[in-house]
Order: sequence, then structure tokens, then C-alpha cells
Amino acid sequence: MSETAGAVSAPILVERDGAVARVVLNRPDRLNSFNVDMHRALRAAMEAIAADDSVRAVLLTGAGRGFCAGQDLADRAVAPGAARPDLGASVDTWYNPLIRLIRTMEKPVICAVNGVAAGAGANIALACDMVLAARSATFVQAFAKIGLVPDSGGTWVLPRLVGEARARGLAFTAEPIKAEQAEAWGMIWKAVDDADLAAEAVALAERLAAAPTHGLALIKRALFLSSTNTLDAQLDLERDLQREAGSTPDYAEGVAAFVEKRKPVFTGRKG
Ligand code: T3D
Repeated sequence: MSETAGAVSAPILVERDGAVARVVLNRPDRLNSFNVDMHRALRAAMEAIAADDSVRAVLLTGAGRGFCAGQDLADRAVAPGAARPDLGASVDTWYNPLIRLIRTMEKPVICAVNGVAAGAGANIALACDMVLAARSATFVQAFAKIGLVPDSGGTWVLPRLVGEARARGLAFTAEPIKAEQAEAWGMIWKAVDDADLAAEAVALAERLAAAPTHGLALIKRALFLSSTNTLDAQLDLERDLQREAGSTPDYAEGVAAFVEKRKPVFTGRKG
């Protein structure tokens, strides 16, 4: 069953197909850049999805020719002499909670980058667990062009994904990087032909939604915490998570199916 929340012009569309929730950024005439309405709608959609155990994988993408051009700059133009907006407040209220939500959501979040991903749009994509991108898509750390700092976790995730030198180059020059280069640099999972992006992203989301999804949530937590943990702390964490994973019905099912030489049927239940 597929359902659409909100009117056709809603800034965010949410479609359910089985255990997959597809979330579409829907301001195509502005390359899906963020205004407050879109922030609010995306927050509500992602929070509802995070709390819904029947959703076992999330697919985030954009409507039209772009994925997301970051902040809507039309909302940032001020008349000479007028008070400037507090961008820290905007980051604190909208962008940071979104990145934290994606990173801590106990289910895989796949991003299908269908076109340009710029500014916060690029870093929201990179915050997702797996990123597929159309070959024609580009990633742009656009911030330096307007005197800003990469946000939405960009300064954290970029050096980890592509290394310090490339992170500096991308952030200082604000040059676009093509999807294939992003894949070659390890910034994203895969670049695919434009015509195949939607189908490949849905297939991946369906595959993960049918996997032992609580186990995937524990993997997500372990990988996230590994970037700040010492090896000792990480070994302890792996022990604790393995104890939890080993008590799930999906582990019992996986072992039984292996022994019985049949295909496992996982539920994603915690216990
Ligand atoms: O402010 C805060 O709250 C702090 C947080 C900030 C987070 C940020 O994301 S800051 C960075 C903001 N984003 C940018 O600086 C990117 C600006 N856009 C571009 O550099 C280019 O548009 C792109 C590289 C993304 C795409 O280029 P191109 O040539 O493919 O498309 P275009 O012709 O530039 O854009 C198409 C339309 O979308 C155009 O409108 P028009 O002329 O057809 O009416 C353009 O104005 C509009 N558009 C694109 N990006 C934005 C936008 N409108 C508003 N805000 C945008 N960010």
C-alpha cells in the first residue's frame, strides 16, 4: 500500500510501501532548499518514522532535478541595515536535530541523491547510512562561496569519509564533485545510472527492511560510536551489543534457517 501525507504541494511527501518509508523533499522549483515549512514537515515525518516499529528502512530523496540545495537563501536576504538572522539559532533549531535524528534512528536510512546536493543538502545526504547517487548528481560544499562554514555535520563527516586533504579542498573551494568521484573517494556507497537510481534505491531499502533490522540498528550504533571510542571502549561496546543481538528472535531465526538450509524470515523485533 502506498499513501501520501499532505497535499500535492506539501514540502515533504511520505509514502509507505510495506516496511519501507519513502520521504521526498518536495520544493523542486527551489531545488528542494529548506525553508521553515520544509524543516517542520521533515522533522515531523522523521520523528514519526523513528517511533514506528513497522517501518524498518527509510529512503530519503528529492523531487525534480535536484536532491537539496541546502538553506533557502531567499529567506536570508536582508535589507541594508536590517537585523541579520541568527544562523546559529537556525542550525540549533533545525539542522542539528535532523542530523542527530538520522544518526540515532534505530533503522537504516538510505539516501538516493537524484541531482545536485549542495550546502546542508550535501551533508544531510552524507549523514545517512547508505548513499546512492545518480551519475549526473553532484555534491557541493557550497558554504565557502557565501562566507559560511560547512554545517549539518559536514566538518565531522567529511574528513572521516574522504580524509583531511580532500575535506579541506572540498570545503575551501566549494567545487562540485561528481557522483562517480564521490564513490571513488569513499564518500558514498555507489553511483548508478540515472535511469536506475529509483529502482536500485527501492531494492536496497526493501532488502534492508527484510533484514534483521534490530541487528542493523546495533551495527549503526557501533559504527557511529567507533569514531569517538578507544579500541578498548569499542571492544566493550561490541560485547554489550553482541549480547543484545544474541537475544533477538532474528538471531535465533538466522541460526535455525542456516542449520535447516532455508531462507530466514526476519521480523526486526528486539525481543
Ligand atoms: O541559514 C541558515 O539557516 C544556516 C544554515 C545554512 C545551511 C546551508 O545550506 S548554507 C548553503 C546554502 N546553499 C547554497 O549556497 C547553494 C546555492 N545554490 C547553488 O549554488 C546552485 O543553485 C546549485 C549549485 C545548487 C545548483 O546550480 P544549478 O546551476 O544547477 O541551478 P540554479 O540555476 O543555480 O538553481 C535553480 C533554481 O533554484 C534557481 O531559481 P530560478 O532562477 O530558476 O528561479 C535558484 O535560484 C534556485 N535555488 C538554488 N539553490 C537555492 C535556490 N533558491 C534558494 N535557495 C537556494 N539554496
